[in-house]
Amino acid sequence: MLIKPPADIPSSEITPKGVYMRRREFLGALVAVTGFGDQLTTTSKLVTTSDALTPRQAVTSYCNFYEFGSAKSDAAQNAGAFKSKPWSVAVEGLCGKPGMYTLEDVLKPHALEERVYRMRCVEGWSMVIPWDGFPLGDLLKRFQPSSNARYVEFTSVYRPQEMAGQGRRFPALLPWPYREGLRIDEAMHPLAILAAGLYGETLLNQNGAPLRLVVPWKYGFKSFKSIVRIRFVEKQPLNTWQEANADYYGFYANVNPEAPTPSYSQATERRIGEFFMRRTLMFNGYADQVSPLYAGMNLRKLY
Ligand SMILES: Nc1nc2c(c(=O)[nH]1)N[C@H]1C(S)=C(S)[C@@H](COP(=O)(O)O)O[C@H]1N2
Ligand SMILES: [Mo]
Repeated sequence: MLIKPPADIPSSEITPKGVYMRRREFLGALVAVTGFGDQLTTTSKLVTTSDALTPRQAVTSYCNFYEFGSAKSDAAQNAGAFKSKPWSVAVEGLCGKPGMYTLEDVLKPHALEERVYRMRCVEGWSMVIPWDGFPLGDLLKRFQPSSNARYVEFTSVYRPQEMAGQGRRFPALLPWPYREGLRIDEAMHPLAILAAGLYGETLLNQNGAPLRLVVPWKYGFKSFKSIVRIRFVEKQPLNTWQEANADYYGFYANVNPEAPTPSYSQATERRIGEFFMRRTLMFNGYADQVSPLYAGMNLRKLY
């Protein structure tokens, strides 16, 4: 199936390589982020690819969210019982302003931006998704990280009563709760966002309601869903997938077509909705923006 780029993105906004930013006029007050399918208002738009958007239907039905089960359709099917409000996020560790923050506290000062990003799963498929979110670094700075906070650890929700995949035992699907981490300079990079919506509506449960990370230059598993805790730490934290299978998953997990993983070359990918395979791009196409973060590091070893 061939999908045309949407007509509402003028070609002036599409730059295949660089990043093109256009500030729109402020469109009106932010709609409170309080429920399913609420319309969101974004104040700016960043389109980082000329590739066609993946249809909303695919983005919201073909999901990886092991808390609800390991099949792609499990999250959309089983996520109905999950309550994403009220919600709060605990902020801990090496920072000046630890505490419990309600979702409203977290979101209030940030204008939402639309970010059209490629997303590449380590399983060899990819999508192009229009997220609604704001830079992660803008939030982290509010908590005043200490100078020895070299990493940030993130934790996803643990609610086996509401999440069928977490109830599965002997063996457990994953060591819960799902944890991820970034080096502090990665977390502060302007491309790393927290998304509260996609396609202009609040996130559905299966996509990580009410708030999830999106780091577009890394494999999809780094973009953890349904955040409940942020912790500033000195040492590199252990992320869940690395804990589950260290031969396959690393901490950095930067998209790298030249670094094969045990069961897949990673040189190509299948864009959901397309027939032919595409070549995978270094850092998922964001090398111009993010490669300085990894100067001097052996990238082949860091998947
Ligand atoms: N909490 C949590 N976050 C998660 C996952 C998960 O199982 N649990 N799966 C990851 C993987 S492997 C991918 S590819 C992306 C998929 O995001 P999407 O389903 O919204 O497209 O979410 C990531 N975030
Ligand atoms: Mo993934």
